[in-house]
Amino acid sequence: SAGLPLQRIGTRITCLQEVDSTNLVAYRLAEQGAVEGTIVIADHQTGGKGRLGRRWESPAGVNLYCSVILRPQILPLYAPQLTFVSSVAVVDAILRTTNLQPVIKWPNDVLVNGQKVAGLLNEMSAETERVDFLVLGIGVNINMNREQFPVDLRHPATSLAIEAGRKIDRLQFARVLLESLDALYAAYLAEGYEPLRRRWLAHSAVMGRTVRVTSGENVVVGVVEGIDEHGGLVLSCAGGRHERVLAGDVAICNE
Ligand code: BT5
Repeated sequence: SAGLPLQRIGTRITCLQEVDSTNLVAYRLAEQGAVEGTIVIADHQTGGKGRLGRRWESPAGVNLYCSVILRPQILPLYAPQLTFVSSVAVVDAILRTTNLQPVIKWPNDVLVNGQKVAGLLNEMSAETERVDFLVLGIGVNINMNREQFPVDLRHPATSLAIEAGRKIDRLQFARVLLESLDALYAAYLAEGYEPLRRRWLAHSAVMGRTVRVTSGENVVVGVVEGIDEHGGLVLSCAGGRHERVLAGDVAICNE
């Protein structure tokens, strides 16, 4: 357990040199009965996954790629709440290891100076009434340099090292992240969603801003009022109408 006083998350850690995707490995382990809190960490991913079949650039030796297995006893429709455990934990870890100011862009991006440093990918196995397990995938660009980013990125991206102007200790970052994940998940189990939602809102890049949310052909523009109990973004739209979006890509509009 890396000598950490962890309650759940990180009590079992599988470290691998090279994988297709830590999410795929963790999903397979979970199907075989791996306990809650099991973590898969890899130095290199050959098939790192983003959302909607996109690719997550995962060069060797520089970044953090990990996946956490959770088995919360909640209804599947509340599972998106757990995305906020990982985004708040990543923000926490960046605040504790650098003097950078990270913010969260709904649903799953962590930005520093307006550029993406981390992406999160949750996957779930569930029946109608019950979550069997969740896999929280976390990718953080730690020491990646400019030349290692693909040229055709959807959004500007960066790494902690580029922004901080110094090399970051990957192991130290991983330890701090596990501590934050463990503490936030314990608080979620004990106190529920509300404290987590408040912390997410405190770090949100979109709260009170005008945004454009695109999902497929569907586009919604409005001012962000918060997030609901299903992880959805609540918007106030033209004419005072309220809308809720459960998935999509957010662009912050210039005001
Ligand atoms: C995400 O998707 O942001 C989720 C990324 C999750 C990655 C972790 S790593 C550990 C675990 N195992 C996995 O296989 N996945 C998870 P999305 O919002 O769809 O963003 C993907 C888009 O971000 C791509 O289409 C690129 O444009 C861009 N991108 C790719 N690699 C990037 C990187 N390293 N840093 C910043 N942007 C990147």
